[in-house]
Amino acid sequence: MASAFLKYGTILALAVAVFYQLTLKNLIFTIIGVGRHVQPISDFPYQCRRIHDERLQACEDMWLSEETRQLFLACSDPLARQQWDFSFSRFNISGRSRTDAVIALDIDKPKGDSFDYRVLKTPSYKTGDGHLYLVGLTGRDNIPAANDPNKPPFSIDIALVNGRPPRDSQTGEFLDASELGGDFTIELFETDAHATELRHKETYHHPEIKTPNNVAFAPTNGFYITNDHGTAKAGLKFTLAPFLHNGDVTYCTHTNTCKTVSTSHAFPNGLHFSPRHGHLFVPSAHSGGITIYAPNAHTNDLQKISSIDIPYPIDNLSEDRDGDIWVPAFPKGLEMLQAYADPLGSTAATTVFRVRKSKEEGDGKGWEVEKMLEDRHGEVLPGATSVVHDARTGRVFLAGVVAPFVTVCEPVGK
Ligand SMILES: *[C@@H]1O[C@H](CO)[C@@H](O)[C@H](O)[C@H]1NC(C)=O
Ligand SMILES: CC(=O)N[C@H]1CO[C@H](CO)[C@@H](O)[C@@H]1O
Repeated sequence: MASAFLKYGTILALAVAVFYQLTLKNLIFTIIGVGRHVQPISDFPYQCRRIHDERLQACEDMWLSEETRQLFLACSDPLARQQWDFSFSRFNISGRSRTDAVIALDIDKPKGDSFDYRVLKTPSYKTGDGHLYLVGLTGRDNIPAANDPNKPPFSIDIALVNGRPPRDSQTGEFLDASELGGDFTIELFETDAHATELRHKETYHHPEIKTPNNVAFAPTNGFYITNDHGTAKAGLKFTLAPFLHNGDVTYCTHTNTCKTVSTSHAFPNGLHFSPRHGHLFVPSAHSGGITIYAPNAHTNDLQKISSIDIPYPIDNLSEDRDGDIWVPAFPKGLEMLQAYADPLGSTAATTVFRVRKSKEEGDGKGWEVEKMLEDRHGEVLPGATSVVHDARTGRVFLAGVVAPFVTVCEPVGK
């Protein structure tokens, strides 16, 4: 009896220890943030304000065109996000937003508390049911080379992750998304210095575009995406994917062939390719931290070169003009679930880190991580899923996937 107890007791203790190491520890300290000291917004040298505007709501992602001083935002409707959001297994098709739009905000043209902006039309986008279902967004300023004899005009590329409801290809009728998950595409658009519309260039639809979270232009003609749940589009496998590290990074060429280039990611999120650093940065919303890869110029495969240890669930990354990476994180992960349940009444705490290349090289040591903003009580920041720093003015823009506002923080006393 005693020896059986000892035997099974040992196995049980071992199983608990392994479970703790692999899953519970991460859940308790990284995601839930037990014991974490979260500071109030008043500790930081910024004056922040919320912009309440019907069109600037539930903006999941942003990208700043440094060249034209336009901030592009992928906005939606916070109450509709609650009904229809693949990453949170919300599949109420009749509650989905039909007003998702990309907004171009002129950050050098203040207007009252806010800024001048345009809701971009997409007249040439005709695929699916004609609506966009915005998830992630990125952009690229195409500056013609001075010595280019063809003198192509300046343009801006915008790439979007589009989470369409699945439909029967014959009848066009909606199918059960809770079983099939989203019918995802990457949409490529073009626009210009004073954007009023997005001209549709390409729809990318491919079996390897499975559960895309975000998109980053590659140094070649193609792009990288994170499949945050890997191949699992719905059901139990979907729910367990972050724990099983089933996410991946996938590369697609501009001619629509795709291949998975990195596996075993725990909820990889808003990735970012930096032409300046030559690196692809992949954050994790589950295990925390950022992994840095060097893309191979010919094969587009990824070679891991380093990682940055930030034990917080991390969201969509952006880079400013000076090459600093701005990182939104959730110090109290469960509050984000609360914010999803009640987007108009509840705001999750937010932390913003800046990751800066330091002089000394080496694994993990080559980057300095500094906390720039934190809002313990959700006083002014949204539960931020995206942060953009305008290095010219020092302003920080923050948007959240379910937040019914956008926040602008002005630096003070510098
Ligand atoms: C689905 O969304 C519709 C429209 O917003 C709403 O009336 C309905 O109550 C929702 N259904 C569920 C099950 O939440
Ligand atoms: C653009 C982008 O990466 N959006 C992601 C930001 O983070 C949220 C929350 O984790 C994801 O759901 C989005 O897909």
